[in-house]
Amino acid sequence: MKLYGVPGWGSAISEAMLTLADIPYQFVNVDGFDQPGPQRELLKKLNPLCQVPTLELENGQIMTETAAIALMVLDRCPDLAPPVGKAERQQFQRLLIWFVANVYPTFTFADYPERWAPTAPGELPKNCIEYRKSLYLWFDSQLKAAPFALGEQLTLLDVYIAVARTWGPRHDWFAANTPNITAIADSVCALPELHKVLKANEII
Ligand SMILES: N[C@@H](CCC(=O)N[C@@H](CS)C(=O)NCC(=O)O)C(=O)O
Repeated sequence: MKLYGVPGWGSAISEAMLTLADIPYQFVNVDGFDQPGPQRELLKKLNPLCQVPTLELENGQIMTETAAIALMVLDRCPDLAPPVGKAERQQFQRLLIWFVANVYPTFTFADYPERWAPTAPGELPKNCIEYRKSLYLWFDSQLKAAPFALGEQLTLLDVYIAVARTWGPRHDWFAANTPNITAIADSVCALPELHKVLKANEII
């Protein structure tokens, strides 16, 4: 399969998931896709939202959305989520979707304010980042950090935490305000099986 992405961006989440599941993929770097140009034209043909990650499966089918990619990975590697019947599984499902439904859109709006507020883009990033901080405080309260988000088992939710810790409001804010996110991200960053992919994405 081919994963279209940019080192350090959302594609890093899917890269780490595929790596944990031992699913081989080819990385296609589309750096610059968020500006007009050939990378954007290429990505737009595959994903009308023109976002990364965009994944082209072995059969040519396109998968987008990190949460959908996570569910596909779990079909192939169920051990990366708590087992059916355990209470942790519902928390996994809730937090996975909660993160992409609530936290991820704050980047969509804050990173490209001129799209959404063309006449007054100034306030949007600041307000989105403050809102994102409030989301992270609640998210942190839901996590166990022992040593992973749901306890002893490493799950695909942990991957989001390790990658997102490198994004705004950035490392120092997380260290000062969200001890569980920080501890979980540290645990993920120490996993030898993720060393290469996290390094390539400048997460470690
Ligand atoms: N809901 C999507 C969000 C993906 C996303 O927002 N990716 C960012 C990069 S981290 C992006 O491509 N932004 C460019 C844009 O929205 O135009 C997911 O979970 O995969």
